[in-house]
Amino acid sequence: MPKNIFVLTGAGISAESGLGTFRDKHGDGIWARFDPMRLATPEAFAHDPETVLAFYDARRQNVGNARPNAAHFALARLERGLSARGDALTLVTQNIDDLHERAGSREVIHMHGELNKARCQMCGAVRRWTEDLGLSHACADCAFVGGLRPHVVWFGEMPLHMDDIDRALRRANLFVAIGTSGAVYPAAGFVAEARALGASTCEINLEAADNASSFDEARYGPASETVPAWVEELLAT
Ligand code: BV8
Repeated sequence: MPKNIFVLTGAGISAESGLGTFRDKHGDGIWARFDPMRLATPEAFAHDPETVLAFYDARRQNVGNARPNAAHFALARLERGLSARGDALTLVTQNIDDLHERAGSREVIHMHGELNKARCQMCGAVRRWTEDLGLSHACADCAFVGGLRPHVVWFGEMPLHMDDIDRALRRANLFVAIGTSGAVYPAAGFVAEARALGASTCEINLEAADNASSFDEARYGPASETVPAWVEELLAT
């Protein structure tokens, strides 16, 4: 039977590339320093767009300065290795950085959007955007000024590509979550869905996630070590 592997990544896979995670058990992380309700909701953007745009401008710059690490490269190797032998990988990331793509992954589903894209709130057009985003910018498609926002999914908004994700979860015989705390839904619920549909489940993380009890297997350690080791093992079987 062909292997259909579903990998869900979170902020932990990019931690060793210098991008901060959001929450950890030691009270550190982006959401310990900044209030997500003031920065990552549609209401926050409506109330204070300058502050929200400045927060995402700073993160866009950080991502531009970051480089993929060994874990991102290993997943790109996994995609190529599985495809060469007729197996399949679905790589879904909650991350809004582009480090998977820069490591060579070809098919990446960004369920929480992408920092290097802007969306027009008037016409819905999505365009690549790598500069700071301001209220004086005009949409290249409908020319409306001041309607561009980061193409990211804020709290209370529907994540992207949910139909594709649902289809991939139904086909998966192995579900692996890498570097995610299991705190944000619906992503945190994927493991339970995959397991109920018969997939084996594995957590690869620095420490146990909130939903750790839903996994059959756990491998703890820094992603730059655990992910390449797991990929080598898998491609050797
Ligand atoms: C929705 C994009 C309706 C922008 C983000 C009460 C109960 C249940 C749910 C809810 C509730 N109240 C509200 C909700 C819904 C809400 C939610 O889940 N809230 C939580 C906080 C309670 N969810 C939503 O609003 C979502 N939308 O529900 O729509 C719906 C949907 C489907 C079907 C029907 C209805 C939208 C959520 C999206 C929010 N946007 N990001 C931005 O980035 O600014 S969320 C934010 O958390 C992050 O951006 C990231 O994408 C996401 C997940 O975080 P993680 O990736 O897991 O990162 P975290 O820091 O938490 O963990 C890091 C992990 O890495 C740790 O485990 C750590 O140990 C590990 N690690 C660290 N270093 C390393 C490492 N691992 C390995 N190696 C290392 N070196």
